[in-house]
Amino acid sequence: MSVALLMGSDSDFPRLESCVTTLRSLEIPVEVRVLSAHRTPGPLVEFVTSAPQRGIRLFLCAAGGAAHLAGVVAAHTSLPVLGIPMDNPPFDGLDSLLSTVQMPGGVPVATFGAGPGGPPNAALFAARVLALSDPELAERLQAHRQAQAAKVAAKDAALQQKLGG
Ligand code: RP5
Repeated sequence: MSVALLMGSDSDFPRLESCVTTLRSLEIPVEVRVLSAHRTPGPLVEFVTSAPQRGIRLFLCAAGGAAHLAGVVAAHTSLPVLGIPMDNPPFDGLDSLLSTVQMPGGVPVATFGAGPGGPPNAALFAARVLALSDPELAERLQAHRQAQAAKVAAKDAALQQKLGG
């Protein structure tokens, strides 16, 4: 079982490294591709329609501006599609957020935040979906949550020490 992370441009990638890191930390195989709904519509559709036979179970789609990537992917697959709006200028992601979230009824895209939390949260959501049928992944996810909680506890302890508590 694997997932695909698609982005409309390589200029999106720096903001998606946290998504790739999160998927890899959970040992989820991921195909990462630059494929554009507008600039490479043919190769995009070819990738999406051939993906299930390669074991891909879910698409994460990141795009900025007139962000149609997730919607076009959702139009060509019955697999879950997770949209990640990119926070490009001049509208800082409000444009891509609305483009991604405002899908017509009948063609769902689960849309994540336009800021830095969006890419890792999309990865974690993908992991939760796959974990429904993968008990070992469910255990890794649980360990990830525990590690996250331990980091917060350590930061709190450091703050208390700094404040002289
Ligand atoms: C979108 O256009 C891409 O996802 C990217 O966020 C934006 C700008 O692309 P470039 O002009 O940087 O290639 O399709």
